[in-house]
Amino acid sequence: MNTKDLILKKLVENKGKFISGEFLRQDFDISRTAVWKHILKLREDGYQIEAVSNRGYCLRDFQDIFDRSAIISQLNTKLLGKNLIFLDEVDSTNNELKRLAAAGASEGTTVIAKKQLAGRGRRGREWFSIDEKGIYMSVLLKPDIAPEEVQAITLAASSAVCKAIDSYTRTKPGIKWPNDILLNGKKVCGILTELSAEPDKINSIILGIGINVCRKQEEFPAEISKIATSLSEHSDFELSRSRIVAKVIEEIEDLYMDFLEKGSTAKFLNIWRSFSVTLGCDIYICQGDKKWKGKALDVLDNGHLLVETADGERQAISSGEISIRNVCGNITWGRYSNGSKQ
Ligand code: BTX
Repeated sequence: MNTKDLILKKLVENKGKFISGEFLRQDFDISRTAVWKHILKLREDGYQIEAVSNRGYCLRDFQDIFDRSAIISQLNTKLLGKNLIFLDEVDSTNNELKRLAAAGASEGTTVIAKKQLAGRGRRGREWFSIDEKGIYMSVLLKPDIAPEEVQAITLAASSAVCKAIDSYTRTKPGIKWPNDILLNGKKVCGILTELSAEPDKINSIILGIGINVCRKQEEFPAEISKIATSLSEHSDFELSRSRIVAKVIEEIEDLYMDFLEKGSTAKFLNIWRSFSVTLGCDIYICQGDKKWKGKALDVLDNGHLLVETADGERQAISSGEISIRNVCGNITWGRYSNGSKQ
């Protein structure tokens, strides 16, 4: 973090309070003039910082400033996001991170863009991300695990995102297996996991996360306006993309580190179960041209979905092979009958 980012971090931590120039000068071991120059630079970046003689500097109102400094100043992690690349636009943050990984980027490298020109979903589908009303980010992980365990990592990501956005919405988010995050049955976030692997070893995983933050319903393209939603439609807060990004990265790190330390998926699978809107439901599983009905029973340690078929047989379903449609054609709410928080 450079000095400007550190000063911003102090101002954010003390939002609404004055911090004296002398305090900042001593804390960062720089001159008063240098403090003032950093404050001017932050103002140029769009931050409204009040300066009052004998009192110091104060960051007052809510400001959704979405840039690298704003994210870094709010980020408390040890690994993820330490190398953070922030772009005004990119084809796809997953593509960019793939390029960086090929050039040797370290674990935890994170790419964030204000908009994507070619945002991708799974299996060649498109992810609408051409405007600046969402979060588009990718995180590079390099766990020492076998390729078949990767599905569990993607569930860690959806659990972490759900935990993060749950603190900003009045509606409890739900996860549709494996990774769709829904608010009142509409998709607010999608996760695209891509990996580079050898037969028995993973080289790297890219977790690509797209969250609709403040797009109004009528601003979605017609073909998805009925199935998509934004956090702002379900929130009483003024939403800061920088704050949400920082929180998402922190939550992913927490679950990922726990997984690496204990070698257990228990913590995040329990979180995943608590947000699941799939478990306990009758579902259709579509595999190629085949479509069959089953009941979603549980999620297994490796992240696969345990399904009971109509004739009572139990099968573990892995992602990538299937998509799930609720039997009724819409989402059944398990614990949450109307999607509101209980
Ligand atoms: P998915 O294949 O599950 O979802 C794609 C489908 O979701 C589309 O076919 C469409 O029906 C619907 N859809 C498209 N855009 C949106 C949207 N903005 N909101 C809600 N529904 C939508 C999900 O794939 C994985 C998406 C990952 C996106 C991130 S963004 C950062 C990273 N970079 C990148 O290119 N992709 C990932």
